[in-house]
This record gives sequence, C-alpha cells and structure tokens, in this order.
Amino acid sequence: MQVLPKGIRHLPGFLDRDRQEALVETIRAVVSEAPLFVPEMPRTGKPLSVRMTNCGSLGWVTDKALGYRYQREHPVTGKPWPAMPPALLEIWKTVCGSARPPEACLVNFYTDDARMGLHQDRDEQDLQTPVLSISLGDTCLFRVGGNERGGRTLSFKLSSGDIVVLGGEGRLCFHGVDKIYPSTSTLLKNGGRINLTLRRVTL
Ligand SMILES: O=C(O)CCC(=O)C(=O)O
Ligand SMILES: [Mn+2]
Repeated sequence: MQVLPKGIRHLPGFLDRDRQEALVETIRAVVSEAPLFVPEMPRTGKPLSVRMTNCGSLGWVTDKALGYRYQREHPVTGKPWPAMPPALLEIWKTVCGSARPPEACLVNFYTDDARMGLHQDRDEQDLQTPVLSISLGDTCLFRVGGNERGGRTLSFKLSSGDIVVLGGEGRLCFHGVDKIYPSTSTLLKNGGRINLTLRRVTL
C-alpha cells in the first residue's frame, strides 16, 4: 500500500451493494428533477467531459460567461436544486463526525472517455471542512498530489462504493480523474461512473 498525502483518506468498499443501489435510485430522482447539464470552462467555453448536476441548497456550476461558482438554482431550469438526500447526510455524519453539514452535493457523471484534470476544490468560502467524495459504477484511476501544482502525485483506483475524504492538510490537495475503466461494474445499467462530492460552502 502506498502512503497517501496527509489528510487524504481512502475508505474502500465503504458502501455495500444494497446501499450503492439505493443511492443510485436516489440520484436518479435528483437527475429527473435537476437534469444533467454540460459544464463549460470559464472564458474559453470549452465543455468539460463530465456532465453534472447538484442537490442541496447550493450547487457548483461553471460556464463561459461567469466561470466557477456556487448558486441556488439549476443553470438550465432556473429551479432550486433538489434537497440533500438524508442518506448522504447520514454518510457524512458517519465519516466526518461533527464537521459542519454539507450544503452542496455535486453529481458528476463520467462516460467511458470522460476524465477530470488535476485541480483544487477552492470555490468554497469554508476551506476547513472536509470534502467527501463517493464513487458509484465503473472503476476510475484517481490522482492526488500536494497543495502546489506541479508537485509529486500518486494514483490509485476507486471502485464502486469507495469513499475519499480530503480533509485537514489534504483539503486543498490537487486531485483529478485520469481515466475510467469501462465495464468494470454492473451497478449502472448503461455503464459509466457517478461521483458524488459533498461540500460545505459557506462559513
Ligand atoms: O470524480 C471524482 O472522483 C472527483 C471529482 C472532483 O474532484 C470534483 O468534482 O471536484
Ligand atoms: Mn475536486
């Protein structure tokens, strides 16, 4: 086992199959109310390869004109995001204890060729509370580094039901998804990977 950077926790198989299936149903309900949208890079308008939506009182969005931000409404429907599902709050409490509760759950959907470049999660006002991320569906190769761009990185696989926590000294570490391993899970009927990222936004 390689040693992860300080503050990064990997909890393999945290959710059993039944809980994964229940969570997929929960996310399907979220997506039917708040459809997946195509996020765009600030300024260039280049589309990201993941599609996304959110639940919770705030949602993370990005587009050409206004860039990365949190907002209360879905960028296409203009409606408030669906409420944070109780099952996610329960996972949060189990893993993060008494940390302030999350306000945003970003839902990322990866098709076989989607990826996410190395970045820091720093659009939140609260940069102390941990970020908790849940993997569902196909396995991916996840990469983490330190708090500076260009530093050493290491990678490990995330399978369906795994949780990763970026907390403490690891809260601002660079991370990303190098690749998806297609057809490695039977959880999602049409394949792909769902990532749920829970974050506290306001102070
Ligand atoms: O898909 C993942 O595991 C990571 C997602 C992520 O880092 C993000 O949405 O900020
Ligand atoms: Mn991130």
